[in-house]
Amino acid sequence: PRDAPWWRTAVVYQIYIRSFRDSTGTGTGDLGGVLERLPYLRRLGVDAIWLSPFYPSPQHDHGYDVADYEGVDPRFGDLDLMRQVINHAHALGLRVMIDIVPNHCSTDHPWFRAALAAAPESPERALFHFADGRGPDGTEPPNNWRSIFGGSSWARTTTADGTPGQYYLHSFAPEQADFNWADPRVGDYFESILRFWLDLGVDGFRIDVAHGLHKQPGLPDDPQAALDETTGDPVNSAAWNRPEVHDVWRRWRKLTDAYEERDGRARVLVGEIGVLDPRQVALYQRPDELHQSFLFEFLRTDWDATAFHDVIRRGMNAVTASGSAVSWVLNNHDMPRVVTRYAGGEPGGGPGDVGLGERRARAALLMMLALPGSVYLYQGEELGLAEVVDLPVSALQDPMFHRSAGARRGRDGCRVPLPWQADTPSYGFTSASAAWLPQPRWFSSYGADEQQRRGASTLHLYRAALALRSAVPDFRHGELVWHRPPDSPDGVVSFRRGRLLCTVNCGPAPVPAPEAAALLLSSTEDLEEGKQPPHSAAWWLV
Ligand code: TEU
Repeated sequence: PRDAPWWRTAVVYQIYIRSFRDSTGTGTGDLGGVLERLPYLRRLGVDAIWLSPFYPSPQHDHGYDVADYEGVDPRFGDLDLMRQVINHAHALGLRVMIDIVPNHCSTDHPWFRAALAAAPESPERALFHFADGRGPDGTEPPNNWRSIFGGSSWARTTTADGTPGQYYLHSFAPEQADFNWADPRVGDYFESILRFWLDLGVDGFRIDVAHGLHKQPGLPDDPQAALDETTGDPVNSAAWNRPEVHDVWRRWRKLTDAYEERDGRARVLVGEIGVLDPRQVALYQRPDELHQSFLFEFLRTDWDATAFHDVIRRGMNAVTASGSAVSWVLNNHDMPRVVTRYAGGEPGGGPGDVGLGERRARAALLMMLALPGSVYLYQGEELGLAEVVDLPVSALQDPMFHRSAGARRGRDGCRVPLPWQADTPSYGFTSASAAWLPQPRWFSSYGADEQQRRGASTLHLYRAALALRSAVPDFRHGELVWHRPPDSPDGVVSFRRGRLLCTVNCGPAPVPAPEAAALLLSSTEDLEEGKQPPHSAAWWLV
């Protein structure tokens, strides 16, 4: 429909603030850096930004451990600076989405501090999941649940006289205590937080672990205690993806709908649903619940035509049944960068051929941008950055690495501060002597300013693609029609959207270019007359 709300087809740029741009010389990125680079993002051609958590936090999980939901951590700025970011972004035509973390809070949050000081069975403790240990001396955790970052989901408290006390539940790090969503005070609290930020002018929320929040009453043992083969996360139907959580999203949707009715500005709720089956994900994405959720199955797909076909069709079938649209994503702050995933190296091991990876990632971008729905980009992908796979172990900060005793390398490699300029010590990220994570030498050829000068750079490809996507209405309104059988043996994905034709050659050999079609954009320079090279994508006007 022509009057579809902005978010249905938006391109949203994820800003991981601490690694975006440092304006104060501390070595850590901040909101001043965001404000300074809004024109860069405008020029890139995105429609909205999503800001990773900036709330006051002890930073045990880089801000996903929130101590105050209505403030700004002094290391990132203050509320006034946040207002400036929102207003300046709006003045440039960019919407602003913020991250919200309702499953858990920091153990520094006043509610948790009060709960620690209060007695078992007190109303303060009822806001979280406190329980006595099992076994003769209560030295066993209350159940067998496992934390996403490794180890038990339970941490033991110490009472005022120094003796061990009750346990509390933490699905992630021990510094992140899970709220008890069965207590109505939690829901009321989050409603007032949402109002606070909506009143400040934000256009939407990215909801952290939106399949979490509610736990099965009684917190029963997980009978299988299995890990998901793909994600490595514990699958535990008593802790995740509970039916009760849908009541939360219905309440949040009523609230954003009410704001919309009042001022006519569409708001968006996008869920981070850590469930891979798109049919499960689609249950959250309904006219009376979340507007969007990331299709993580797409992000998990390898460079393969048949696999792309399958995931695109599965995702679209699941989501369009509820009248909604898919949110495509290739990168975020939790996953190894796509350039490295497509580089053909050992999974989780060597870097592979990053040149090949970048070539494929550029092609995947054109495929993703041509699909119906919205697209989420992660900072640095417009520069073609690869995962930094060789950070020294002493530099690693992710609790996932530390809690798993090194079994999982963690997510620092996609969080390395961005290169803006080739020839300065921190590649233009900070005026401090070093960025919070070490940047690799190869960043010198990936700086945004260098790419600005190079016509064939990945930055220019992103700009050209985003400009065409907003200029050609077929990208937004055209129905997806497969142009060639999904099982075609040559490894080509090709589909039409109105007059637009997108062809992706995932195979190892050149394929004939489509006939009677004018080339709009190619992901590679080496497009010969009548041939589309391997590992490339192109947009054509038919
Ligand atoms: O992530 C939730 C989550 O489950 C992932 O971190 C998952 O473990 C990972 O993709 C590997 O499968 C969200 C945030 O995105 C993440 O940064 C936080 O650490 C986490 O919640 C806790 O708030």
